[in-house]
Amino acid sequence: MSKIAFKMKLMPGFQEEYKRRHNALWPEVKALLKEHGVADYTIFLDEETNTLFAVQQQGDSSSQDLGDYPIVKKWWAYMADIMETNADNSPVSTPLKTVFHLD
Ligand code: RM4
Repeated sequence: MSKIAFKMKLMPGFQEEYKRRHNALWPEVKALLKEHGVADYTIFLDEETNTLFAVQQQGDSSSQDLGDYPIVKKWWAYMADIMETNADNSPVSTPLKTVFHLD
């Protein structure tokens, strides 16, 4: 288990919709994340820049490594209308470096 962070981009004006969709995260996506050891997963929003900052404990993979699973492809396609995405609908995700950690 290691803690990782990455940033993504939300399209302006979709904060409430983003929260609404995640409050109703599909059980199959949740189950797959748990199956791969993803835990303590929080996504923050910088309202000034619409940047999403995700922090999570990863297990055998991070949430962003699960793109080969059909349910993740479906989830990413569902989210693509309100996020900055790559051609395959995966969210543009930029890994962030750890510069400080206090246990
Ligand atoms: C995010 C993004 C991530 C996914 C979470 C649940 O908006 O799609 O890849 O892990 O939702």
